[in-house]
Amino acid sequence: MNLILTEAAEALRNAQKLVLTAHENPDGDAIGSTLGLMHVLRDMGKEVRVFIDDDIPSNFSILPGVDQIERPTEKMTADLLVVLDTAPDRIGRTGELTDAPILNIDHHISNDGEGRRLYLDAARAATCEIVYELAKELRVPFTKESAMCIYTGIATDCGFFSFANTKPFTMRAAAELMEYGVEPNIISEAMEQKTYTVVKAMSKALDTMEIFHGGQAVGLFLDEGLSAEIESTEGFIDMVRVIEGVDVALLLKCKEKDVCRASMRSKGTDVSKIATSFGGGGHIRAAGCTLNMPFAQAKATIIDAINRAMDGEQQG
Ligand SMILES: [Mn+2]
Repeated sequence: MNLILTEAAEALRNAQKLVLTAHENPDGDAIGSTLGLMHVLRDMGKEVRVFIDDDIPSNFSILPGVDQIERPTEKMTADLLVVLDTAPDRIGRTGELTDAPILNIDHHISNDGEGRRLYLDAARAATCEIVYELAKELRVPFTKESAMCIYTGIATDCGFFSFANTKPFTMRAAAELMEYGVEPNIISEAMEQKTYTVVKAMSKALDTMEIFHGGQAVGLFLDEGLSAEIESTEGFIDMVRVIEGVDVALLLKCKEKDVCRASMRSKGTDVSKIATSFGGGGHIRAAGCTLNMPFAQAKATIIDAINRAMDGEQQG
C-alpha cells in the first residue's frame, strides 16, 4: 500500500517505541537516514533504537549517534519497524527479530512495496531528503545532530551535488541544514577518507579494467583473491566512469565463493532494469545486483546483459 507523506508522518507520530533499520552494506544515505530520523523522533520524546545488520565503515564515525547503531542479536518488541532506503529484503536479521508492523520509506524506483505500507518518492535524490521532509511535516526543528546525519545522506547519494538527481530541492534542503551547523568540508573529508592500503589496492583494481560495447562500457573485475584483499571498494567505480565515451561503468567483485556483486553507474542506459532482471535494484543511473555463480560466469553474464541493454537502448 502506497502512502502519502502525511500518512507516513502520522504513522511515525502514532508510534512510541520504534526500531529503525536500513540495508546491509550501508552507505551514507542508509546510515544518515536512520540516524537522522532517530534524532528527530527522540526530539519528539520517543523511544528509538537503530539496528543495521552489518559493519559501519569508520568514515561515519563523525556522525552524532553512530555509536548507538546496534547489530540485531535477540528478539525485540516495538510499535513500528521503520525500514529506510531499501525494501525489507535487505535488512538482514533485523526483520526476523521483530514482529512490529513495517513502515517502509524509500526513494528506489525498484521498490515495489508489495504487502506493506510504503512511502516512496523516486524523485528524491536520497532517502535523507524524505527524512528532511518528514521532520518538517512533524514540525520538529532540526538540531546540529539531526542536520549532520541528514545532510550526509543527501550529499553522498547525489555525489556531493554533482549527479543528475541533484535538484533545486536538494540544494535548498542542504542549504537549510547548513544553517544548523553542518560543515560540508568536514563531512566530505570524512566520506572521502581512505586507508593507504585501499588506495594501493585501487591500482590493482585498475589493472583489471576492460572496455566493451565499443568503448561505451567499462568494467573492473575483482576476482575472489583480489576481492578478499580489498577491504572497501567505495569509490572504485568513480575512477573509470569518467573515461571519455563511457556510458556504463561496472564493478564486479566476489562477496564469497560463487556470490558476486555487480555495481553499475551510467550516464544514459537504465541500469536499474539490468539489476532488477537479476533480482537487484536501484536507480536508472546507479544500481546493483548479486549473481550467485562462479566469478568467470558472473563476468560473462553481466557483460552480456549490459551489452544487450545498450543495444536495446540504441535501437529504441
Ligand atoms: Mn539512498
